[in-house]
Amino acid sequence: MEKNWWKESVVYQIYPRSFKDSNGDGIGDLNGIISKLDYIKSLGIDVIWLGPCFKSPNDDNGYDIADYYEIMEEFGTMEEFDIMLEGLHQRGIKLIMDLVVNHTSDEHSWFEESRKSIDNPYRDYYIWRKGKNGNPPNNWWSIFGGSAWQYDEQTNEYYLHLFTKKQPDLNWENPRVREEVHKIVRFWLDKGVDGFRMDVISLISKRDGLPDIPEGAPFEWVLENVYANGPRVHEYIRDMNTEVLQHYDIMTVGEGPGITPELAALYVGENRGELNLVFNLDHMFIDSGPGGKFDPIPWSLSDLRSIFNKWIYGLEGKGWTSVFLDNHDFARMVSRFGNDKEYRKESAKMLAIFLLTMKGTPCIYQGSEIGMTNVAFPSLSDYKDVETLNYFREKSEEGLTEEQFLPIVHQLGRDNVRTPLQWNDSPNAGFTSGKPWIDINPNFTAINVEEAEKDTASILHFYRAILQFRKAHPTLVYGSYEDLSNNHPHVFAYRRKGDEDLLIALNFSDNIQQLDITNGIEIGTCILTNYSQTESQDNVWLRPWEGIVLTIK
Ligand code: TEU
Ligand code: CA
Repeated sequence: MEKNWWKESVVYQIYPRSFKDSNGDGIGDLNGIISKLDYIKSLGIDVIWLGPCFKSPNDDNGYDIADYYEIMEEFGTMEEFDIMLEGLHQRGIKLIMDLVVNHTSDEHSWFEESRKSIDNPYRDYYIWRKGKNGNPPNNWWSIFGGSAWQYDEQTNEYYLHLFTKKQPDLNWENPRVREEVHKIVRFWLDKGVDGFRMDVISLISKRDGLPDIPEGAPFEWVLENVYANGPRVHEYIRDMNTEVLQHYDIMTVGEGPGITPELAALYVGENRGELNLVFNLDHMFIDSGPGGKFDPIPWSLSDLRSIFNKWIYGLEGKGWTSVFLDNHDFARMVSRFGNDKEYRKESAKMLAIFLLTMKGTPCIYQGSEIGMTNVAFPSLSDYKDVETLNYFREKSEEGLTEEQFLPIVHQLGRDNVRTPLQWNDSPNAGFTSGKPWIDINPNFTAINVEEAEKDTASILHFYRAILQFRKAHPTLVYGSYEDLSNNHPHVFAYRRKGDEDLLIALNFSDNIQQLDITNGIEIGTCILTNYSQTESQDNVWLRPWEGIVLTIK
């Protein structure tokens, strides 16, 4: 496979609203990011993925854009954006932005025009249909609850919104819409940004005739077969590539539900001329039951392993993927995949080993580097996320009570990862001098950056060390992958083979586990562990949540 900088890079995701507030209004902003550039540099990451920072009424925290050429007022100005970009580049860090073009805000001027009249020149920028006997045009539901159609009195028609009703879907069938998107992409690339994370790019092409969802079809099936991967999606992406993307040295990451490894090969195949890599979301829905993410079912290590195997083997030699264990949409990785109580430090470090030794471009979400955890606010009124609140509004009509729903939100709600970054133990965790837009996780007095800087055994120092380690072992980037776990219920073990031959073994449990490697493999020395090196090192036994990297003889 070809060598590329975006394969060798490690990405750090900034959720601007919750990173650092500079002016005391309780909302993170660009000046806040600028004030922390040296901290960001000190981590040893290569690329920042910045969440949407464009003008927005914030129905979905910036994923509802009202103007693609303006910075969100709360976040700052275009001048500050330029200073931030320059500050990153001076430090050798690249910046990729969120491109949210499946939908806009209903407060975008295109939509304001579009809804005015049936013959408005912007009418076809969106997807309008007549109702059927007083009902919506079809039975599609919104991913954030309720019908995917909103009736608009002005013209007596409905518009499609796969997310909230303040996020109308753009009509990509319209060549003018595609040109507008190319223009936006070109504008930011000409400014010097280094690429895009493309929000729900799998959804941009809608199926001809917008057919009804078959009755009883499961959630995941609908995503894959009705909403995502529409007939022209690859044509649209390829066009964007030939028109704009290919003229720049950039990184493009496709995000979106309903992409299987087989389909991913079409989005990122090395000769397809589309995208560089995709985010595989399957493990983020590992515990989703028949009713979706808020209907959780238990998961096991073997489920997690099969998802990774399916993706890595499935894309082998065909295309590239990324590795992440959380982002702004899913629970904190140490709370979800580790033990955020008695083994918080051990398990957070073990998961860091996982992130940075698996095959694919790693993406670290802000706060993971200090082992931030989920939060358990006492009341639903403490929550801000539209997904959580809409779900409850809908389901409470069917009898769901707050008492029943809160534990699920504590486990899986998106606000778990959206509480502000904990900088120190002063009031509001050093995030703001005002009132934060969402409460701080009360554990900030113990878990914060300042504390982690002082403690040489902290998760933060471990991240820095393992980022260096990854740079020193290119086999972790380009080497082949082989699962050697032998179906162990608690140990994930795999081989990365390139110039070097390495074995990574990760204990996903509170107990000591025995390594059970066959395949005639002879283990050499241990070159990395998340436990203190000074303790007696036995390569056959793994301590609780221990992760090790061994050489193979
Ligand atoms: O998320 C896409 C997506 O698949 C989500 O709907 C996901 O299923 C959900 O967040 C799980 O809880 C992207 C963005 O990452 C998300 O923040 C936006 O809300 C969404 O698109 C709409 O733009
Ligand atoms: Ca602010």
